[in-house]
Amino acid sequence: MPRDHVPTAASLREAVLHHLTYAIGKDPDHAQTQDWRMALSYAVRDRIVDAWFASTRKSYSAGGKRVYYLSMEFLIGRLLQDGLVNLRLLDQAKEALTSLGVAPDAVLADEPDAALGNGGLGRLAACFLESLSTLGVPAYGYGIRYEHGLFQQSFLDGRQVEHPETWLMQPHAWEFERPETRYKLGFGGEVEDLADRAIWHPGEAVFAAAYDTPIVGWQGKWANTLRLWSAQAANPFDLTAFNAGDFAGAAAPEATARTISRVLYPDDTTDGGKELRLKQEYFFTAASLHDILRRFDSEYNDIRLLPKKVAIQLNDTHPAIAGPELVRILHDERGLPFDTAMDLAQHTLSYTNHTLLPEALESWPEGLFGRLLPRHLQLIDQIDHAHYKAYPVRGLSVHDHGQVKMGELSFIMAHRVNGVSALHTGLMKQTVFERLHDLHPERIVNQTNGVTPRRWLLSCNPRLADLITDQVGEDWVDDLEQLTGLEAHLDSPAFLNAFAAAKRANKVDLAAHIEAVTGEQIDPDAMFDVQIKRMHEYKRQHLNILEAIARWQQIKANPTAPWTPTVKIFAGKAAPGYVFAKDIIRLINDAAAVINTDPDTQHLLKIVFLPNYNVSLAEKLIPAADLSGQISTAGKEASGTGNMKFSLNGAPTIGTLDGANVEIRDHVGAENFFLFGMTAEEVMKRRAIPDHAAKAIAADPILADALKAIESGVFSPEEPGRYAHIVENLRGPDYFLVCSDFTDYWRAHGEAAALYLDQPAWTRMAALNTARSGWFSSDRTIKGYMTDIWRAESLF
Ligand code: NBG
Repeated sequence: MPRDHVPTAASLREAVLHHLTYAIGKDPDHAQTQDWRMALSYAVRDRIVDAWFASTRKSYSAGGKRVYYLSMEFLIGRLLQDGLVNLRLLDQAKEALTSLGVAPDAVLADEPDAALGNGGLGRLAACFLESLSTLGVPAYGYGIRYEHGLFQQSFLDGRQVEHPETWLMQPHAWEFERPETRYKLGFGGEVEDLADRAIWHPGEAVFAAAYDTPIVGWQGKWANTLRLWSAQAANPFDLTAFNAGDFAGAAAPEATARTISRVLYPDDTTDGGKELRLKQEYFFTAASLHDILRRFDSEYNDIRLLPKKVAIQLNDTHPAIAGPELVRILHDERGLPFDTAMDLAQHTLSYTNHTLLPEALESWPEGLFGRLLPRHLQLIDQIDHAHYKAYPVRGLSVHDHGQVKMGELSFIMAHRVNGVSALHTGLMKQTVFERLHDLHPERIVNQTNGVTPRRWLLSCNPRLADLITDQVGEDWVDDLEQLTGLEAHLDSPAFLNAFAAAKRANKVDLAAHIEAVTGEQIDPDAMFDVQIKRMHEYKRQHLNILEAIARWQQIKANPTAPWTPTVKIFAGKAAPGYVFAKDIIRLINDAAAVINTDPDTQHLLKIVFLPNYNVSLAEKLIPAADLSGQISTAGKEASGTGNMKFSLNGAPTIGTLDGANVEIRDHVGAENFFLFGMTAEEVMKRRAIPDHAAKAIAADPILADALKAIESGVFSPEEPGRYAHIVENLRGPDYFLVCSDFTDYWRAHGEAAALYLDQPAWTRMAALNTARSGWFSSDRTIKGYMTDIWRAESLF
């Protein structure tokens, strides 16, 4: 939107009142917070829709390439503040609401988080959509409209309790239902063989119904569509059963069909082979392909143009069935020769790998796969055969030893395969895809992840954003490398004081939030050491809590040493079936209960575990962090994106050489990063040494004491053996090398804490992190995909 057309608070107020009256049906005297939220959302949405239509028209008239991002997860969070910030209407909206006697912050916080994702993979997809719009690239996100997103977490006696998430039970302002856009999809059934192809006659059918959410870019210049599919029964209601008095039976077809889009699977890096999951994957992938081809057919009549006009990105292996499904449509349904169909599919598809953890590389038992997708299994055999003919090397089949391997399938069906950080891409070439990489050395490329600076700085940290704009102008918002301009101000005490003041004010806000949620009082001048992410052994929250326990013991032993007051802040959910991760949550909460009430140490150390980590909580925590905990076992975290958000917001990292930490350290400078731990290579060597954990414990009495405290029930006096299995695991096998990295973590943490006492030096380091994080914008990442993978162009 051109600046001179930006609405004023007065015109926005009119629009809000109009929607309140005619869309919500309330008068201002009786409107509740939710009504105001809906009215404001509609007022904002109107303006997004204008940009959206203009973008769609331009995409059609330009006839360029469209990008389609297929993802099981889009962790978009709240959209109202995001829309207001991108349209530059936040101040006007607040003024309008205030003039109506309504508290703006309550209205913004009333929106439920759209939690349609587990963690980094889903949040990355959301950042990418926003960057695609900011850059003016015609693009669609395709996914599933889960009725229930990621479960909500609370604690009961320190233990994680899961509750269903119900975002759609509250009014939702952002989506448009598209009843005219429905596709019928099949499962099971029979395959009829014809001479040169086959026809699939599915035995079971469901409809995929489209719901569209516009995603607006910076300054409202462009908006793309997030199209989410909801499952509907092909025959919604069994009237015969109903008339016979079988009411449950009558509703069964509808309930069974809707199950497909009912819930998000709550695992990310640990996936079980579940039938419903495979159904979800085929459901959204097939619906998206139908939709993509319908749009393509409306513009072109030569299917050979497909790779020129369409780029389909597979976000992890979840949509990997797109390969055989596209071949099936082109070959079986449209009659192209198999080789041509293969070739077109490969040139249209590309695949992003997000993890090397073996348990997360999807594979399906052939029985299950063939029962649900009989024709696709045949086509996979044909794909294997074609690949083997071209590259006669054994042991690379997709369908192998009774399994269908989605990583291999994605690799073979894509013209580009990318990793998400330099280290991860390199490891992909050496490990999971080593042999395929030998055959296709051009296929693997790297695209280091990024984050949108609109949400992750401008919107969530207005104090710092304003200070940056004062120093370098406002162009940094969509040209993040301009943050380097801050370096010129690093010798200015006024700038450093303002930087520190912004951080402190954010910490005061967070402290108030923590007190409101947990009752715990924390000192805003303490060092906030923050680790927020999914709970997983490889992310090593247990290393962090061990350090806290050791610190507590050491403070008690040496009370007069110059300790830095520290608050360790955790947040994160554990997959409901991941017992070890849940036990770590409980241990952290149990340790917090003892340590936080110890009068000898209370003023020097506190531990806080905030429940129900989600995007909105991250937006509160990241601007208030002093130190960013990125302490995974090297080689295990594919990239990380939280690490980028912290550094951008002026929190130096304490971290290992893992994922994008490596590149963050390169950019901010080794002297502005608290490095510790083994490298990925050292990890592999150390793991091979028997008793590596025992040796590490024997060499470090501080570690030994901390383990003993846990083991002897100091934090669980009512059940001293509660954590025996955790300590047993750490004494050996300790696969994630917690003990071997402890000593160096303790050292690095001590250095960070000591530097924190020198506030001017600390602030300088924090500011340097912000100044040098510009490269981690998702705008940069998307530009990389555009040139190296999609060959797509901006329409600006
Ligand atoms: C996650 C990785 C993260 C990475 C995100 C986004 C999965 C399967 N992978 O390290 O663990 O930042 O993907 O690429 O969720």
